[in-house]
Parts: sequence; C-alpha cells; structure tokens
Amino acid sequence: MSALPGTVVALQANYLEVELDAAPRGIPRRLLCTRRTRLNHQGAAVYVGDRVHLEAVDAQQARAVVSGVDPRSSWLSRPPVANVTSVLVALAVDQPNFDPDQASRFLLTAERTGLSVQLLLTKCDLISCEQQEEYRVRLGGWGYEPLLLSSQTGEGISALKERLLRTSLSVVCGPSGVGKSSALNRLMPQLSLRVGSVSGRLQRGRHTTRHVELFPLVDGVRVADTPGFNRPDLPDDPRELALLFPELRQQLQEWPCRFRDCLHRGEPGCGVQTDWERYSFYLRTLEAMAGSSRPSRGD
Ligand SMILES: Nc1nc2c(ncn2[C@@H]2O[C@H](COP(=O)(O)OP(=O)(O)OP(=O)(O)O)[C@@H](O)[C@H]2O)c(=O)[nH]1
Ligand SMILES: [Mg+2]
Ligand SMILES: [Zn+2]
Repeated sequence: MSALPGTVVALQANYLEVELDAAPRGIPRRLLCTRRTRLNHQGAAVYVGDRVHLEAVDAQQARAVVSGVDPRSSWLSRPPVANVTSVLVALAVDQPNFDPDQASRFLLTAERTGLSVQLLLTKCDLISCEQQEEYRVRLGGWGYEPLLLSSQTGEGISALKERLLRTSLSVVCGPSGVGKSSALNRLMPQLSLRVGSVSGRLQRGRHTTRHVELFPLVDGVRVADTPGFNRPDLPDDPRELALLFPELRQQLQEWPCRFRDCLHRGEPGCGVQTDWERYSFYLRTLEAMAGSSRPSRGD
C-alpha cells in the first residue's frame, strides 16, 4: 500500500496522533504513530499541524509509522504548531487581569507568523458595557478589532465560530486561565475539554491544558487548543520589530520613514509619531533586545 496522507492532530510523549485525510476501508481514521528512525536521524521534528505520510499501518491496533513530513506553509513558534492559517490571541479582561505588556508579547509572537491575527477578549461578563467599550477603543488604537467573548453568557461565541469557519487552521493561544478551553467547549460542547480554576492574588491559571490538540469544526476546518503560558519570548531582530506593531505598520505605510534601517526612536527627521499607547513598550522592547544577545526563556 502506498503512504497515506494525514495531519498530526496531537503529540503525546513519543507518539503522534494522526488523522488520515481519507481512511481506506477497514482502517480507522485516527492512528497512533511513531516516527521512522530515519526521520529521527535527520533531526526532522514533527509537530502538531504537520502534514505527514503514514506507512506500516496496523488497522487492528490503529497504529502506523510516519515516514515523511511535508514542508510547512507557516509556523507558530510557541506554542509550536505547523501550517497555521490564523492566530487567535485570547486575553481575559479580568481573572487573570489584563496585563498590557503580556498581551503585547503574545501579539508580537502571533504577528511573527505573518498571518492574520485576531484578538479575543475573554470573560466579558466580568465587566460593564462601558468598560467593554473602553477596551474596544483602546485595542483599536493597537490596531486590533477585538472579539469580545463570554463563555458564561455565550456572548461572541457565534462570531467566533464564523471567524473560525473562514480558514483551515486557527490556533487559540494566550495566558493560562483566560478561558481558551472554555470558549472551545462552549462552541463545541461535545469536546468536554478540561477546564481549571484560577487562583492566588494574581488569579493565575493552573496550566490545565497540557498539550496542543487540533479539533475539527467542520470538514477541512480545525481549531487548536493550546496550553497557556505566561511570558512569551520577545523577537530577536530589532529591524523586524516595527512591522510587528499594526499601529506602527499603518503609520509607516501612510508616511514612510525617510531613513533606511531607522528604529523609529524619535531620531530627528524620523516621521514616526510618539503619541501612541504602545510606543513606550516598543522602546522598552528595543532596549531589551539590545541588552540581551541571547534570547531569554519565559516560564
Ligand atoms: N466569568 C467567566 N469565567 C470564565 C469564562 N471562561 C472561562 N472562565 C473560567 O476561567 C477558568 C479557566 O478556564 P480555562 O478554560 O481552563 O482556561 P484556559 O485558558 O484553557 O487555561 P489553560 O488550559 O491553563 O491554558 C475556569 O474556572 C473557567 O470557568 C468566562 O467567559 N467568564
Ligand atoms: Mg485550557
Ligand atoms: Zn524612522
């Protein structure tokens, strides 16, 4: 039998869970796989979202071996997911409280993929309509049109679904405890994903989701739930940084800076404005990049 194509939907320890594009008769759609030793020797890592080819299928045990990995069309570094088509950054308005620097770190990581980035503001039931409006305006200034969600009241869930249906692989990422799994449960109750409480003074999450996993919404459309973490790394190329801020990108499009390799830090003659909310974060990030030649690891 020739190699069967499929998608890696989960990783657990040394096993890959692969969903076949189409299961020939008598073969289960989902198979637990190991990697061909040759792949290990080549150092070819396999990630969730990867398109793979399977051989040595054992239909009875629902097992197979991954013999090849296709080149990736995109890559989200943390959490690691291949062939992503849209990144959804989930941030809570409260419990855990909204931390603008942390929010920006997640957004920068998402922007580095070069894909469309959607900001999800979760737990909107915890704030008033006026406060919701303030968030809309504030994040609009960051260049985002946030989708306001509540898994408790169901607000925004159908808009989220509509958004997910537009593209083949959306990844929901964000800090622990913001309600990523809760939102997916509300959207697809049959998933019954494990949900954890938030605790402590900072109302942090408890890292309830442990692995990246892809779930089918409809045929050809998947969404990834991911483990929350609290401090994404900053990008390491200062020249790349400006383009990761949509509000700065927009400025540069309207009034391109006259200088080549300008870092837009208020140099005389640089046309970039300084009166935008995240400007100080932008400057601090540039400084942090200059100060650390080695990228730091978050938690
Ligand atoms: N008030 C309110 N609480 C929510 C909402 N969504 C989730 N929660 C609560 O927030 C806590 C964390 O929810 P999870 O869905 O486990 O959060 P998560 O982002 O998946 O967390 P990790 O898996 O640790 O990354 C749970 O106690 C949920 O009941 C919401 O819309 N409103
Ligand atoms: Mg979770
Ligand atoms: Zn400039």
